[in-house]
Order: sequence, then structure tokens, then C-alpha cells
Amino acid sequence: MTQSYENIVLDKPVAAVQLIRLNRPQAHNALTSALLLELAAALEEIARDDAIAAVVLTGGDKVFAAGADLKEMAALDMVGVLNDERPAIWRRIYQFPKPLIAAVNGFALGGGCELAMHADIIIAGDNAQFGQPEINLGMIPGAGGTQRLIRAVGKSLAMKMVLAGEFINAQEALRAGLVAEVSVPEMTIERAMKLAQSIAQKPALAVKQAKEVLLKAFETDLEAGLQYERKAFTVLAGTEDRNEGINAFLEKRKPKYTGR
Ligand code: CO8
Repeated sequence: MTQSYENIVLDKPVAAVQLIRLNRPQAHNALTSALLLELAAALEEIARDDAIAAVVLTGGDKVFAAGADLKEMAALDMVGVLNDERPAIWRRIYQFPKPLIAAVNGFALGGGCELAMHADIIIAGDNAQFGQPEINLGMIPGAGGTQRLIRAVGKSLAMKMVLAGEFINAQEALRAGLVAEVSVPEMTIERAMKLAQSIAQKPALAVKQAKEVLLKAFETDLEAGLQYERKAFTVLAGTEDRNEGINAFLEKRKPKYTGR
């Protein structure tokens, strides 16, 4: 990494996976604009780095992230919110093209829950709590929470969480489909890293296409989504890795992928 960051920490990459830790422990990783800007910039740098295939994003042991920074939020009136740069930063985070796995221990609240939902996969420690408590502050989720949560957990549970501000624990999140796996908290990051490393070994172009097409399911109707899938499936037929994958299977040998 060429840039240095104050609000996030980038560990040395392991097996083509970059671990990013949110690092504002004094405020339970409350998401200031500065933190979000650093995260967006780091992800953009990683997107350009061929040596990194996937990212794991984590917070603290007890709190993944406590939401938008309320001190910053308090200073914004309606015009301030209207002109806020944050929606554009969130979009940059969402546009990260490589697999992004959130390893969530403890509270993921408000913008923290929304940040976890920007990831492609969430691995939760069994101490995790997910919530959108904005209603208690006279607000509603403002970083995609109303839209992504309802798609992830369905109407009734999303309504309960957003209207009543009630949290769900890791097991409830697992049952609802918000998270992919629950782990003991000490192993959450390790499990997320292992999963990311496994994905990092897959043919990169197929992974990229798969992520893009899966995310289209949130944005399109079935017919359009199926068309995206067909296009991506067709494009992959022109890649060396796809031919290598099929040939290696038929020749009963391990494939050697090159990312081409
Ligand atoms: N913002 C700023 N500071 C915070 C935040 C926050 N969200 N959360 C905690 N802190 C600070 C506290 O003020 C406190 O600071 P200090 O030591 O200076 O008093 C310190 O962190 C420790 O906090 P607590 O004493 O409360 O710690 P506990 O261990 O008792 O509780 C909790 C931990 C449960 C996480 C608790 O801190 C909490 O409930 N935090 C607020 C959660 C919340 O309501 N989040 C929603 C925020 S609104 C939001 O996210 C809207 C998203 C819209 C995004 C739009 C972008 C465009």
C-alpha cells in the first residue's frame, strides 16, 4: 500500500487477502467521513493491485462499528445532509469489484450494520448484534439500510429492526440470511480470512463476473438478471482460465489459473 491511513489499519496481506481493520476504538469505530474516505481510497487502491484478490473487513472485539459518528452527524442540518459527501463515498465502497467479506464481532449498529451489508459475505462471531437503531434518534438508516436489510432478511424482520430499533443476534442473523456463518468470536477473522483465501485461489475473472452478476439480483427484475448472467457466462467462455478449468477436469489434473 502506498497511502497511509489514520482511521483504518491494513495488515500485511496473507495469501492474496488484505485484512482491513476499522481503527477508531475511542469511539467504537463510529464512521466519520474521514474513516469512510480512507476505506474507499484503500479499496480503490486494492482494486488496482493484482497481488490482492479479496478483502476481509473487521472492527473491534466488542464493537464492529457503532454507526455514523453522531458528533459529526449532529453538526449537519438539512442542507448539510443534502450536500453531504457520504452517499458518494458509500457508493465508492459498494463499487469495490473484488470479494469483500465482513468479519463482525460485537455490535454492528446503524451505519455499522450498513457497512457490513456493503460486504458480499458476512461472517459473524456468536457475540454479534446487528441493529438499525436510528429510529431512537429521530432518524432512519441513511446508507442503504432500508433497502439492503429488507432484501437480506425480508419484510417483517426488517420492519421490526428499523421501526422498533430492536437488534438481532448472530443466530437470528444466520437464520434470516443476513450472515453466512457464525463462528466463535476468537475465530471470526481467521474463518473470514480462510474463506477469502479460498476465493482468492479461484479464477479471478470468473469471481469478478460472479460477484457482479449476483449483485444485479438486487437491482433488476428476473429477466434482466438472467440476461446479465448469460452475457457474463458467454464472456467467460472466451477466457483461458475457463478452458484450463474444463481441460484440467477432463485430464484429471489440478488446474493452473493465470487470471486471463
Ligand atoms: N458516534 C459517535 N461516538 C460514539 C458512537 C457514535 N455512533 N457510538 C459510541 N460512541 C462513543 C461514545 O460517545 C463514547 O464516547 P466518550 O467515551 O467520549 O463518552 C464511546 O464511544 C464509548 O461509547 P459507550 O460509552 O456508549 O460504550 P458502551 O460500551 O456502553 O456501548 C454501544 C456501546 C452499544 C455501541 C453504544 O455506544 C451505542 O449504542 N452507540 C450508538 C449506536 C447508534 O445509535 N448508532 C446509530 C448511529 S446513526 C447512524 O448510523 C445513521 C447511519 C446513516 C449513515 C448516513 C451516511 C450518509
